[in-house]
Amino acid sequence: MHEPAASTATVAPPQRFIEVLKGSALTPPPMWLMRQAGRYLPEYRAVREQAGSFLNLCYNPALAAEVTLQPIRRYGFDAAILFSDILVIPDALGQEVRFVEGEGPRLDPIRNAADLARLKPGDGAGKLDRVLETVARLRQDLPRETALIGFCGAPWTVATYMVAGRGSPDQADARMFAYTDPVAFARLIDTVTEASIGYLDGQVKAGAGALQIFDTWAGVLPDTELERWVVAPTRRIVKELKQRHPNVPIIGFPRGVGAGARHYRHATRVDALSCDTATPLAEMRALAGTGTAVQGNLDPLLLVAGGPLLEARVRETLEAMQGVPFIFNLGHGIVPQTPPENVARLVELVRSSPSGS
Ligand code: 1CP
Repeated sequence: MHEPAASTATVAPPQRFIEVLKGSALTPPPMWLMRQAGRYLPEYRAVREQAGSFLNLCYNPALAAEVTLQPIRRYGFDAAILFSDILVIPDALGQEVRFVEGEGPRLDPIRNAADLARLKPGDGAGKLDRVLETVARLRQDLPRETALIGFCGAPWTVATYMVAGRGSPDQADARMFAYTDPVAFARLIDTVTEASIGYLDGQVKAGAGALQIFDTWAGVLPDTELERWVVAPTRRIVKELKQRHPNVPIIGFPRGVGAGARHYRHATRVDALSCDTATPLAEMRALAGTGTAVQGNLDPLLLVAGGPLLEARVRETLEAMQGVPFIFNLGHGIVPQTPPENVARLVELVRSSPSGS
C-alpha cells in the first residue's frame, strides 16, 4: 500500500549525529563544538548583555533558546547543545550560584556534613523547569535534521564546585573532603546523582535526543577514587536513563583520565566517549574500533591560532578516523578569543573531506 504524500512528508529526516552515536561511520563526519554558544560570537554577547546575569540567561527560555540557535544558524552544525550550565544543579539544590564577571562561579562552600544538611533537594524544581521549557522550545525551532543534546555535569565535577565554592586548579578541597569524610562525601555525590537523573530524564521528555555527561575534573583522582566518585555514579545515571529511554545515546566526557577511558566506557556503559586534547589519534581510533562512537579532539587553541597548523591537524584527524563512528569536535570548550572566521574555515575543512573513499 502506498503512503499518501502528506504523511511521508512528516517522516523525521535522519540526524547524522545520532546515526554515528548508534555506530555508523559517516563521511564527512557530523560535527559540533563544545561551548559552541558563547562569548566568541558577537550575537551571543548582545543577548548576554540583555539578560543581565549569566544565570538569568540560563533561566530565560526565550533567550537561552536564541543563543543555542545562534551557532546553528551561523555554521549549520549537526547538533545543538542546550544552553545552560552544569551549576544549575547546585543552584536548584539551594546552594545559590553567582557568576562574578571575568572570574567565574561563586557558591557558599560545603565543607562538612552540617553544610551538606542545608541542601534542599526538590525545592529548586521551578528553576530547572525553565531549562526544560528551553529544551521544548528548541525541539520546535531547530531544523529537524539537527540533533538536540541535553547535558549535566557528572556528580564528581559538580561536587568539586560545591565544595570549593569556585573553580580551582587541582580540586584539592573536594579531594580532601572525599578522603577525610567519605561517608558525608558519598551523601553529597548521591544527592547530585539523584538530582541529575531527574534533570536528564526531564530533558529527554522535553525533546533532547542525546545526552552528554561532562566530567571535566575526572583526571585529578587516583584509580580507586576514580572508581568510587566518577565511574560508579556515572554508571548509575546511565543505567537509570537507559531504563527509561533505551534509544537515547549518552556521551561521557571523562576529561584527563588517560588510559582509564577504556575502563570508564566499559564500566559506565556510555554509548560514546568525548576525548580530550591529549588523547592520541591512534587511541581515539582504537576506542571507536571497539564499537563505541568517539568525539573529539582538536585543541581549542589551534582554532584560535588558525592557519596551516589548524588545516594540517584537521586533515590528520579526518584521515585517522575514516571508517569508524566519529564525531568531529574539540577536546575541550571553545575559548572566547576564537575568531568566528576560523570556525567557519574549520566547518569548511571538515565538510569538504572526501566522501565514499
Ligand atoms: O559570561 C558568560 O557568558 C559565561 C560563560 C559560560 C558559558 C557560555 C559559562 C560559565 N557557562 C557557559 C555555558 C555552558 N557551560 C554550556 C552550554 C553551551 C555550549 O556548550 O554551547 C555547557 C555545556 C557548559 C558546561 C560547563 N560549565 C562545564 C563542563 C564543560 C567544560 O567546559 O569543562 C563546566 C566545568 C562549567 C562551569 C563553568 N560555567 C561557566 C564557567 C566560566 C565555568 C568554569 C569555571 C571554572 O572552572 O573556573
